[in-house]
Amino acid sequence: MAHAELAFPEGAAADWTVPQDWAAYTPEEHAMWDRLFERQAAMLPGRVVPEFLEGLDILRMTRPGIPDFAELSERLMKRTGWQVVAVPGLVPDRVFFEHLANRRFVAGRFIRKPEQIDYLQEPDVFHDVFGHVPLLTHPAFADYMQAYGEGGLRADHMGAIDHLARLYWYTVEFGLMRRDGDLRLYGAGIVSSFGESVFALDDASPNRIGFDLKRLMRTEYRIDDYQQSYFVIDSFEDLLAKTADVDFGPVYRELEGESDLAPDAVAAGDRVYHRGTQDYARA
Ligand code: HBI
Ligand code: FE
Repeated sequence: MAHAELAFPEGAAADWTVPQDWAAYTPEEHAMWDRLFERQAAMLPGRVVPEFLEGLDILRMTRPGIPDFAELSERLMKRTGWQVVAVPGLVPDRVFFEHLANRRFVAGRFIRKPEQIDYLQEPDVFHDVFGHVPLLTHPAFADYMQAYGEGGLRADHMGAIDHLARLYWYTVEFGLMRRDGDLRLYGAGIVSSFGESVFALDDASPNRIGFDLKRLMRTEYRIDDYQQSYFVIDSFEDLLAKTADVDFGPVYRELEGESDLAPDAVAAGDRVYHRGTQDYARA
């Protein structure tokens, strides 16, 4: 999703990173992290893929307080070569892709205020670090995230960022996985949200569609509400195999101009939750 011209942040480096300045966090900010962490840690076991919980342990994220990115990066680097760098907020697409292509995950350093506990527009440190970082310990997912960054740099040259951003949205942010005949959460946007961690698995309303690259890339999304559709993968290895060595050029050309919601699904929802909301904006 192309961002309106973002203003270059005061004091940031050329790659938009800033020091995390972990010592500057207040006790209230650490307490906000603990409040969010405890709520999710209590409800995710049995809902989230086990690799997510393993990632929390590997990175010792179960310790109280906002994690120190330098410590996370040290452990992560040993596992999959990734590191976590701090940014003040959203960064331009190209900058974002460049970091991912070099195994650097950009994480907001700010944390939400109590009144924003259930929703905020920009990714804060809880969304980025609790939501995204644990799965970077998983080799196939770590490879997928780097491949996404490399794909983003190519898509940028083809003017196809919007189509590729849907792939990120419906996997990295809002993906579900089949596991032992059941569904499990893995998308960061879901696992960092109490409400959507319930809705995405338990509510009858949303579509749950087996992963299909073209159908996924046709399906638009909204950033301000629970998803109308979730896409379901079989494994991170399978997701990687279906995307890493694919030349998306022909796919982008085929989809050009199309903007069909293609909501028919493996398990179509009754859409009760979304009844009355305006339909997805047409591209
Ligand atoms: N910047 N900090 C930050 N975090 C994101 O998740 C992010 C971003 N810029 C662009 C972006 N995501 C998406 O538009 C890309 O997937 C295209
Ligand atoms: Fe995110």
